[in-house]
Amino acid sequence: MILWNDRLVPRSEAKVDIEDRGYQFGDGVYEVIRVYGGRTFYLQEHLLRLEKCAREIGLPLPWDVSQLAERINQLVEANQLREGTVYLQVTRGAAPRNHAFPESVQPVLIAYTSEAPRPVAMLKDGIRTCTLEDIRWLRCDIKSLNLLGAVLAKQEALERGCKEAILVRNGSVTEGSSSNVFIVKNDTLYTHPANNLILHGITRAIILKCAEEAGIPVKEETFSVDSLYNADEVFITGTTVEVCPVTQVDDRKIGSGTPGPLTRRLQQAFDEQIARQCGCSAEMSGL
Ligand code: PSZ
Repeated sequence: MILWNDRLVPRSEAKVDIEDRGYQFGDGVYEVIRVYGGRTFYLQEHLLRLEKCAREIGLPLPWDVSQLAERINQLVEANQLREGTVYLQVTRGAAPRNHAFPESVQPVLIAYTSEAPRPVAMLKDGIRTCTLEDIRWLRCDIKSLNLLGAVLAKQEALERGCKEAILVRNGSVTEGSSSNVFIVKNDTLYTHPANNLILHGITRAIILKCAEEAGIPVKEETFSVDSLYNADEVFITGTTVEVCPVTQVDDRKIGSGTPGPLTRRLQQAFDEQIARQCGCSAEMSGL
């Protein structure tokens, strides 16, 4: 079943209008929410971000956060999803093609679930990455449907044998094509400030909170590609990649070339968050 506006319907029943503005202009916003052990993880935070992003682009959401949460949980329940994700998007709706906002238009909401195990091998061994120029627009804090910059970067990374592209704007590391980037130097954690140049990741915020609770010094500051190459540890965060060690950037090994101790501590802290919110242990997820 999928959620289509205010109804749960079989996927084959949902119809997309060829003049939907999401389809033609990428005119909409979206979220990806993780489900562990049948329960949504940080759902409220994702929906508040959706609400904020919708407001930023002048898109009225059909429901408030608590109504949305209820619907999403109903969808997870209807599909008996245990381990996976919910994809949720809202477009400005369908209207005769014209760049300007239509006079009267109904937003179109869809949400569906996908089964997905935790990325155990990546979490254990880490990943290789490459740096690429950040060619995206200047409102990367809006989780909009326009993903061409991210799509092209991810494809380039895969063609270079890497799992993620680390984006660089004016010599500073911003974020990954679909993740936030952290480095560790001399036991301090660094990540790009939450401004217009990055998505304010929910996982990023969880990890900042975990680091603070663990007494790890944190600096939300920009850092250069050189600092990235010479970091003691590097990891990326995201709803599906969780806290994923980075063992190589371009042709440079990070540290000893294996996941570092602070990354491991934060992975453990993240697992505790999952256990607390979703009541399932790391062992149950195959870690
Ligand atoms: O399934 C996937 O591949 C997903 S689920 C979420 C993402 C990818 N990416 C989120 C994201 C992003 O697209 C950018 C540009 N920066 C950071 C992130 C991480 O945000 P959270 O932690 O909220 O998922």
